[in-house]
This record gives sequence, structure tokens and C-alpha cells, in this order.
Amino acid sequence: MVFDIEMIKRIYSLYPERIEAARKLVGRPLTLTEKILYTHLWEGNASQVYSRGNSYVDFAPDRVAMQDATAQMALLQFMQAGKKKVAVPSTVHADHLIQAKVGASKDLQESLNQNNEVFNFLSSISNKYGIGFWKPGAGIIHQVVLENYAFPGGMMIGTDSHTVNAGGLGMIAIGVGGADAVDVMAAMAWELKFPKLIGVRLTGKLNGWTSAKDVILKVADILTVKGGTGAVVEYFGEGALALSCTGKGTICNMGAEIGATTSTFGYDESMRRYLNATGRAEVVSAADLIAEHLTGDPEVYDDPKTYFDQLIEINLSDLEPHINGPFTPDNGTPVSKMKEQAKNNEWPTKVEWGLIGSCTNSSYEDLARAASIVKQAVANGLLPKAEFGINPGSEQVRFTAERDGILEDFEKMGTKIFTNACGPCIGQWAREGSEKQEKNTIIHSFNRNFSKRADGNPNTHAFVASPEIVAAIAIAGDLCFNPLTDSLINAKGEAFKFSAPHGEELPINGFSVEDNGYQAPAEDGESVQVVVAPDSSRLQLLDNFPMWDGENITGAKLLIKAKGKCTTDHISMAGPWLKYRGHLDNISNNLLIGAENAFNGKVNSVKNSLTLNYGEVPAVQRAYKAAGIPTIVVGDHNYGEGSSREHAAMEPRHLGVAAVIVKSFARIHETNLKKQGMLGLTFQNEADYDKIQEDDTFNFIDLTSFLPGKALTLEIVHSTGKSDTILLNHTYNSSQIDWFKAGSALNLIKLMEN
Ligand code: MIC
Ligand code: SF4
Repeated sequence: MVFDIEMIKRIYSLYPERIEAARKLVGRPLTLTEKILYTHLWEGNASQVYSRGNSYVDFAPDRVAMQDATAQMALLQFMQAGKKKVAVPSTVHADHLIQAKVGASKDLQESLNQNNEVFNFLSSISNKYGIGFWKPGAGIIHQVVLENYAFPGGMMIGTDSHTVNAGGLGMIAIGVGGADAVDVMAAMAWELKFPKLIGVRLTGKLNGWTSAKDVILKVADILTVKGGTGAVVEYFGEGALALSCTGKGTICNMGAEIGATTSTFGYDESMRRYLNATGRAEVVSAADLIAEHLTGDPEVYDDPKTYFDQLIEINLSDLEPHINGPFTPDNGTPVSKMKEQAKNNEWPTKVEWGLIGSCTNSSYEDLARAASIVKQAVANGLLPKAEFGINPGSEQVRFTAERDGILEDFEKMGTKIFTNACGPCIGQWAREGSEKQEKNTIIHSFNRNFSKRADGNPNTHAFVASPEIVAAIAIAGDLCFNPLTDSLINAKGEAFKFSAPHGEELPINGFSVEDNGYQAPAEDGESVQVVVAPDSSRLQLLDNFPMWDGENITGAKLLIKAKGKCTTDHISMAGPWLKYRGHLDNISNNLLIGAENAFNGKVNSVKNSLTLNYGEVPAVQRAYKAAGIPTIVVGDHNYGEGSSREHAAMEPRHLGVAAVIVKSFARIHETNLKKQGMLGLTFQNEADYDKIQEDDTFNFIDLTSFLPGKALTLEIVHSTGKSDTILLNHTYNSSQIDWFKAGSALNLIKLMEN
């Protein structure tokens, strides 16, 4: 079955006219990104040219995807919008809440037992509002979307930062917070600042050990975790055409790690092959009719410097496999340099675990290429020095890989086959011994490797690499092993050198699956009941956040001045906390517990100015809230990097933080703060970060004239009695200022409904 084919055909039928309208206005050849954006304007045909990096634009995305950990909050908000049904095709995927411990069948059952209440809520609310539900075990959201829903030239949003994975099938797919998803599901426009464009020209061809993963590991190394902020990355060139569709997905997926709004590739043969193999020949026929519009204009790719704001060139023939990390995905090291780097940085080189999977690298091709390495090891009597685990991306991939003997290859080496789910990638990993917090190294094919992310141990050095490199290094048990040049010694004492990996891009005998785990929604959901028990610890109906009282915020205290990297994992930790994603008050007990306090270098220890004692961040904030004292949070660069989880914005809002003031924000988090009625501001002068002292009191001077483009003034009164006055920039447009005034974007929807 092809999902939503009529919708796809309708979008395609609009393409020629809309592209023509845009082309006339813009007056030059168009990039693929511009084509998709201009065909998805809320207003229909373009009536003006939008300025990259400046204009706020209303879009009409074609679909919405949500995963279980973010869907709860998204749908709790949607319930309040008073609609009968979602306005665009939408899906929910149960993938984050499943733990990896002993192996798929036991782990899945265990997760069903533990999360029954939440899964029932998601299944019934999906049923009620016309949302497709992918049951636990069906697969990881982004793989399932790529296999079933993504289509060239489409535009989608999803409540997960790796929604961008669908760029592998030529979409503009963007990660958002739940409140943004509510706009689209409630038939309203979705707003985005018109992005800047980064072009990446790929020349040459991948060979030997290099894979699509290495392209993005290299791009991350070049651009860093904030280099893509506010931009769409468009890949093109002969090298792009030669990549598989799922390989393109891997590259787009990790675009989230450079802060890019999204990444995309033009419609090509690899996409046709993938669509056909996943049962979507009808999409191919429809796309072929407008194929010229589903890629950038030839003039653009011939002279990219003229059309992109920034251009990167990578010759795939020269690219070396990379290993990125630890603790950040943009610290790239070519395999041949690892010995030297590990030594210089004192990274532990003994590898304890190799993990393959996550939405980034769990396709059939990924498993097949890694299996080809494992097979060689088994055939040559090599036993893996590290433990090994895999999470297939979807039931379709798992079933087919099992049928084709790929899983058997892994099992022969003692690999644990975990559920088709996120698992260790999001801290859902019951790793034995991690509580001892020993310094150790793991290597995985995931996308993120922030501190504590996989196993909760801050001393785990997690490195990111392609599945085949993960396989080779886990077998060697040595981070410095270079499979291109080094040999291993087998059980008989003979030297053995791996041949380069090989794996079919798509299964020769086609994909197959018995039960893909999909549950279609009721035709008419009117009578479906959605139950939220009042005493539940997992789910809690939402109350409105209070409206702004129209006064300047004064007498605010500092909750925390966070130092260095402060990702959404630091602000609202995942792992064990995932269970409270549907209960705002309970999850608020993890507020900023991972952030480092700039004054004492500790995590989860801040000064309570009421008692002058140090306490845990959530407890201190609750004390301020009880005393009716507003607070501010101060942060460094790229604050809120990583996930789309809006809990990182809702928790401070719920507990009474008034403003978050930082050197710079990651895009999704900044929007999430705005949506929840918070002030998200940046220092006009970065050095003012240093002026903030632990015992300061803060007074906003001119919040009463909060206007687009006008900086706000903050008075900082130090405990010495001296004061500083600083300027704070913001990016609120007038409707976003209305969200602030109403108390949240959702409050505003409700005000408009009545
Ligand atoms: C992640 O990879 O961090 C997550 C978990 O998928 C998040 C979403 C979440 O926090 O639920 C993301 O990337 O948006
Ligand atoms: Fe799941 Fe990890 Fe992908 Fe996030 S990055 S969606 S946790 S697999």
C-alpha cells in the first residue's frame, strides 16, 4: 500500500505553476531547496521574494511525524486546540521508550509492561484524531518514514531533530517542537525563517572502506556543531548521484549535528530504486512527470558559488573513513590519525562496546556492509574483543535481514540483537556496570555522543563511525586499529587483514515483512475515548501558562549560569527521564541537572539566594517559584543544541524561569522557548556573559515596549550595590511577541478560537 498517494499527486500537480511563479519573481535559476520551499508557501503561488536568513515565512507542510517521547506533549497540546481530526497526514512512532538489555523479544515485552499506559494513550489519541500509529517494535521513526512516507519534493515537519533524515528522499524535512506540530495539525500555517543555503558539491566516488557516514562526519568536522545554523544544506554533483538513497538519508540525518535546518538531495536514480524497492512505484511514476522540478536547476549546479551562501567541496575518492568524538559529534579524526590523536588526548583506546543502529545507520545496506566484516572475522576464527549490539531500523529491515542470513552472521559472533528502536542511542541501555562510572570507550554508528547520552556514565568516551568501521574496531577492541592497513591475529596465531566491506544497497530478493506494526486510525474517531488518569505519574493534562502581566520583569534572581556545552540533554536529560515525557510537573525535576554551574564547576549545584545554600537546580527553582521570585538562566554558545524536545523549554516555563539569556541559541530550542511564552534572548555584546555574578538581581527596563528588531535593556544589580546595564538582542517577530504576551502560542490559538 502506498500511503497518501492522492496527497502526493496533488502536491505534484501544483508544482509546475508554483515553480513558474517563484522563478518569475526570483528572476534566476533555482536551487532544489528554493523550489520545495516556494511550492509549499501557505499563501499558494509566491507573491514576493523572501530574503534568506531574514524573512519569516508561513509554510504549509504536507505531513507531520512524531515519536513516542515527544508525541505525548505534542498531543496533550493538540487536545487543547479543540479540533476533531488532524489537518494533514500525521503519524506517531513508538520507538524511544524501549530499553535495550538482553535482546529484542524480552526487552520489547518488558517495555510493553512498563509503558503500557503511555502506549495506550498514544494509540487511542492517534485513533481518535486520525493519526497513523506505528506500534512498539515497528521501527525507528525516521527509518519508517523513509520507507513509507517520504517523497521527493515534499515538505514535512516532525517532533524530533532527526526528521531531517527524509532529505535522503529529496524532501525538505524539519525537526520542530510539539507546539509547531500542533499548528500544522490544527490547520494553521507553520512559520520558519527563510533559510540560508549551503551547497555541498560531491565529486568522485566512495570506495573501499569509506561510506556515506564519512561524508557527514567530514562535513561536521568542517562546519562544527553550529556551522549549519539557519541553513539548509543541499548536496549535489556526480558523487551525490552515486550514493544510495539510505546513504543520503544518513548524511541528511546527521545534518542535525551541525545545527542545519535540514539537508536535501535532488531526485535521482537511487531514489527511484529505493521507492520501487519499498513498494512505491506509484510515487516514482508521479515524480517522473515533474522530475525537472525535483532537483536544482542545472545552472545552479554548474555555478554553485553564485547561488549558495556557502560552498563546500568534497572529493569522495580522497575521503578517508572518520571517527568523530568523544563527547561531541564534530570532532573528526581520520582513521589513520587515531593513534596519534588518542595518545595526545589520553582517550582510552580499549573499546568495550560496538553498537550499530539508530535512525542514522540502520538500513539494510548498513547491516549488510557491517555483516560482511563480521563474516570475515567468523570465517577466520577471530573473536570480537568488544561486546556487540545492533538495533535494526525497522521491522521490514529486520525481517529481511533475518531472511537473508545477515542477522545470523552477527549472531555467530555473539551480537545482541536489540529491538527495532532507538535503544542505547537515547540512553535506553541497561549497560551492566555503567553505574561504576569507569573511564571507558565505546564506538557506535549513532549520530550523537554527548556526555552520558548512551549509558549515563560521564566517563564513557563515545565515538561515532560508520557501521563497518564500528564492526572492525569492535572486533579489534582497539580504537586505534586501522582496518585499511593493520592486521589482527586470529585464534591460530595467524595474521589476518580485512578486505573492504561490501553490502547490497537493497535486498536482491526485495524487502519482505510479516507484520510491519502499523495501526490505521478509525475513520470517525468521535467516540474514541482518550484516558488520562488524574493520579498518573506518567501523563498529566496541561494547564494554561499564565499570561504576561504587562509589567517589566524585575527583581529576578539567577538560577544558573551554565558554562560551555549545554545541549537539550543537559537541560532535560533523556534515559531514565523519558518515562515522564507526558507529565510536565514530574519531568521538571530534571531541569538543567546536567548543566555545569560556571561559578563552582559542578553539575546540579546552584546557590539558592533565599537560603544562601547550594542545592539541586530543580529544587532551588521550585523554592524561587514558591516565593514568587522570577529567575533567569544564562548560557554560552549554541545553547539548546541537539534534540527537539520542548520539555527543555516547558520545564523552565512551568517552574517560573522568566528568561534564558545566552551567547547564541540552537534553532529548534529558540523557537520552543518562544512558543512556550518564554523570553529567549542573546547578549548583544558576548562579553557581557562575564558580567553576570552569582548573587545578581536583574531588572528588565523596557519590556513594556517589546518590539521586533529592538534590543531589550537589562539592568544587573550586583551584590556590591554596583550595577551594569546591558543590551539583549532577540529575534521575535510581532506574532511571536503575541505568544509571549498571551503566555504561550497555544494560549493564543485558544484565544483566537473563542
Ligand atoms: C534525540 O536523538 O535526542 C531524540 C531523543 O530523538 C530527540 C527527541 C527527544 O528528545 O525526544 C531529538 O533528536 O529531537
Ligand atoms: Fe532515536 Fe537516536 Fe535517532 Fe534520536 S537520534 S530518533 S534517539 S535513534
